[in-house]
Amino acid sequence: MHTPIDPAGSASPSRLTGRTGGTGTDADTTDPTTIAADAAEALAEATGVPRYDIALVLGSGWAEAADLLGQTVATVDAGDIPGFSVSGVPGHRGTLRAVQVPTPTGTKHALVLGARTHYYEGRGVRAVAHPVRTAAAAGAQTVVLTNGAGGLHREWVPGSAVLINDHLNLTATSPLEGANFVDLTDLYSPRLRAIAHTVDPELPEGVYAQFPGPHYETPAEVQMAKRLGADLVGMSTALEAIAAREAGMQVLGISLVTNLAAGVSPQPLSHAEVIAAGREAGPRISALLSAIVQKILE
Ligand code: 8IG
Repeated sequence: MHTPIDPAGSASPSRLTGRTGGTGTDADTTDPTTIAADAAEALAEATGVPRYDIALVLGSGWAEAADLLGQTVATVDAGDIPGFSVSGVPGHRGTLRAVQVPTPTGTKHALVLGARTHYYEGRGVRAVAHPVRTAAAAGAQTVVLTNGAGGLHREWVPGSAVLINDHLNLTATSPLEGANFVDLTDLYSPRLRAIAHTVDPELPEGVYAQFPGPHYETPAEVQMAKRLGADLVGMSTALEAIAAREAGMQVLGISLVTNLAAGVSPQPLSHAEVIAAGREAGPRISALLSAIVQKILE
């Protein structure tokens, strides 16, 4: 049986606010970590891998990165694991993969999550945090969060990879519930960023602003984000990073700039161009990500 996550109807408060709590459903009374533990158990059974060393969430443009990491030993449909849903977003695949990564200290296991739930899908913050919580429950102490993003600097041409060094959560919500005062200083691990820089010393860093989406920003909103300190704009990652930190994981975040943010270039944005930029950058960023993961696992 699949445990429903935030299955609230359209008229419920949670549907309107994105928060879960108070709707009187099973999902409200079942602790999210319990649902994640169920998912991790199902995942171990479905993949034959009892524990994972690292997890990767692959966003727009990053889908093929898993192939370079090592040998895929199992692929599971997201719909077969409790709490996951099949994404309806083109460019996001709905699978979970177990990948064997050879390292000098032996074979390690990476969990590749190609099944992110975006906040804009309206399934609530629990659903957004669920893949990361499942990875933590499956043993992963490190998570690599990747995404496609709009860049605020002209020199970051489409196809540029940028390390996330901090975020602005502009969603007006949190994946955490209750009096849970999690410290987010150094959320994006300086140690992991240093490792990434050993692979590519030129990798730029920037602050990622998560907007709720699904619409892209107006040029005025992009200027607002810039004045607030953002270098990248997107629709994911920040909420997941917070959930990962709560779960005690080390977080590495990497954006692929697939477009200049609205108004930064005179051209309007299109999802087709985002996909095309991702495809073009695919082999290069796959090699980058794979090398970084190898070093983390060494
Ligand atoms: I790919 O320009 C991608 N995702 N919010 N803005 C936001 N999300 C994005 C963008 C962008 N490009």
